[in-house]
Amino acid sequence: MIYDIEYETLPREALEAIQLRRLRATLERVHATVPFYRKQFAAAGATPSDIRSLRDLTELPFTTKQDLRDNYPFGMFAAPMDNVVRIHASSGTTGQPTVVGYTARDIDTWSTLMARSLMAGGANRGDIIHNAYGYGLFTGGLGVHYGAEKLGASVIPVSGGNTKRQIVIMRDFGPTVLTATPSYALHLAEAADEMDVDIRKLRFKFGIFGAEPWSERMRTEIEAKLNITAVDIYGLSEVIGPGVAVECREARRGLHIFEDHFIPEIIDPETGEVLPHGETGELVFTSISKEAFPIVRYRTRDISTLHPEPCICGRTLIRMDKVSGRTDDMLIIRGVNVFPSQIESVLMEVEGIAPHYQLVVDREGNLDTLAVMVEIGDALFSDEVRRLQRLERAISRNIKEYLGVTATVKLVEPKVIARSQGKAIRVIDNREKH
Ligand code: DLL
Repeated sequence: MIYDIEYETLPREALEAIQLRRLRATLERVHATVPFYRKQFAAAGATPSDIRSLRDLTELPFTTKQDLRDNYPFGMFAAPMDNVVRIHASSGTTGQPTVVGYTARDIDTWSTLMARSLMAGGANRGDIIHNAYGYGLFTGGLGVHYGAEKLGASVIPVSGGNTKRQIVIMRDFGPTVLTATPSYALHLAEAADEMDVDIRKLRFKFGIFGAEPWSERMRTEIEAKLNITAVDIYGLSEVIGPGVAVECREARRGLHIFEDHFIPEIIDPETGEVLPHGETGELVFTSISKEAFPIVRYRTRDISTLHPEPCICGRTLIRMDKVSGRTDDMLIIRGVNVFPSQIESVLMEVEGIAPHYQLVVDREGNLDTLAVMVEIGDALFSDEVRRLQRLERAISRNIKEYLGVTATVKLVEPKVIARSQGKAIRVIDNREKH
């Protein structure tokens, strides 16, 4: 099922005509209203009228998270405050949060994109959506909420946390779609189990998960534990929130980017050079329909690949690979580049291991150390110590073999690693403390 059948299945030529028209209007708008962009364009020797084709976009400079911080809180807004009806902010685990705003029309656009996303993931009018993304400054909760209402589904605005109550609600209200971070979805499954509620037998059919990287193995795990089809949704506050791209339930191979609203590029994160389709690099987005917070060539730090091949679902929108990591959560351990998601993939190969893990990076003398704490499932828990030690060594060997980095692996009891109600905290880096 396709929500916006016309826009999601446009022939390339028609889509590009819309993109160019919207891009030019966006550039005019930011040039006229945002001093930052006026300066950026002037420094690059470009004016909006120089951009005559989609290719010309590459002549404009990138926008970075630092630029948003420098203009904290409202300096990048391209609409007067009188017209801004909503403000969100990204969590800002490092430094200042970035603040974004929406006009009434932006909220309508976003709701439509979320309605498209939910439908792509299998939801429709008549479904009951258990929305466990956090409500608040984070875009997940309200983004899904407005999309669900637009779609005509019933939404339970349960937000994150209060996990036991969530299980009771699931059991009693019979929701058919779960929206949450993938790590919280697994936590919910675990909590249900503890309360003797068989979550597999509830009415859930689909789950639409995102806001953090998750591997194919984690998808398999979620699908088995909840007895649902799990679909990936991607987005970021700076671009709009959730609803930038989503997998279709038909293929579940790559996420369709809503290109009538966002122009994607893949660049080499070192040189900034635009890479051809099929090559892996950093995702860059330009929003082309937003009023309050348009963004030009935003460097997401997310790593992915673009695939223009047609899809069985009928959408003509380009697909991006599941985000495999970020250029900036990349850990460099004794000179070796490591993404937490790569370690996750190694862990998920091991029978009896739970998908809850944490990486602790530290420094001993001048040398980096990596400890991988990972929970064992109940089945292994009762095993003898010697067997567990053997398993720790085997996992450590696999990490060395696949990633070239030495790690101490520590198996811990079930439920020792702190659960998050939003994005899981996968890395604790103590190196700066020294
Ligand atoms: O996480 C928006 C969102 C909410 C997306 C709910 C999906 C579902 P931010 O808090 O601004 O916005 O964080 C954006 O999260 O740059 C990625 O690094 C990461 N991220 C988001 N979705 C995915 C995903 C929301 N499906 C940052 N896979 C992005 C991997 C994701 N990473």
